[in-house]
Amino acid sequence: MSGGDLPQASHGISALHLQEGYIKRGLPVVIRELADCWPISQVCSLTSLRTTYGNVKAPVRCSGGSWKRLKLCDFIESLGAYEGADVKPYLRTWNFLEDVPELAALYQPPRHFQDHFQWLPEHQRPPFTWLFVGPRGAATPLHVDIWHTDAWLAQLEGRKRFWLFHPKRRAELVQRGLLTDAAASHEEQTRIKPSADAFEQACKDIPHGMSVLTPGDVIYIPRGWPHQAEALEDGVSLTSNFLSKQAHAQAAVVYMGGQPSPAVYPQ
Ligand SMILES: O=C(O)CCC(=O)C(=O)O
Ligand SMILES: [Fe+2]
Repeated sequence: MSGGDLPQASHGISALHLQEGYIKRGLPVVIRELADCWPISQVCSLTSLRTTYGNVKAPVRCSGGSWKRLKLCDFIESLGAYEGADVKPYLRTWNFLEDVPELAALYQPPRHFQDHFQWLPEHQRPPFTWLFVGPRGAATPLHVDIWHTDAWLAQLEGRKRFWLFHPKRRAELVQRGLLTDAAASHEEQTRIKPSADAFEQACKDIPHGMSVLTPGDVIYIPRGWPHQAEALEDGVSLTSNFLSKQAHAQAAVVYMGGQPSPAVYPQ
């Protein structure tokens, strides 16, 4: 394997340190236990989602690639039933802030990640804050996030493994059929299903970072970094794609249909 552990920081890291050391430079980091004391973390366990919000319906991508809106109680109760399944159903990109006002009231964007979309009028802000719920083995294949945005993901329950590749490795990953080209939508990118062998081989050949998140951990995924995720246990994640100050110009280029310049990535 040519993978190393991703850099780590403790939950005491200051917003300034995170900004200067990682976000500004476009470098990933795992911040241990940062989400432990977020009010939203307490109410987004599998048990709490099943019992308190069980009748709410959320979008689940099923094994054939189709989407269904399922009740949280039904989906969460069925998580154990997918052990042997090749492709696991995955409740993905659920815009819970719109569907469950009670949860919206408990959600506060973490002050560590300054989101410049906040400067847009409210109705123009993209709805990029989502919950993910899935069984062990639920996975998102290698992709690059939408509109040249940065992302953070908080693991709220269960463990999840992440693999991140530097943006300068993008062409190699495309060549190996592990990544679609930059113009593909998130939906298109996460539909490709490269062979597990091809991914394993790429991990042997191409330097990358890897980390297992445990509940409370938050990973920062910088703009342009191809990444893949796999749940090691049934679990819940909360994630948001945000516009960093550094990504303004490039995000505008991508929004207009162009390609970001490689020069904006760390070398
Ligand atoms: O947790 C996952 O399955 C992947 C999250 C992610 O990378 C995304 O939503 O873009
Ligand atoms: Fe992503």
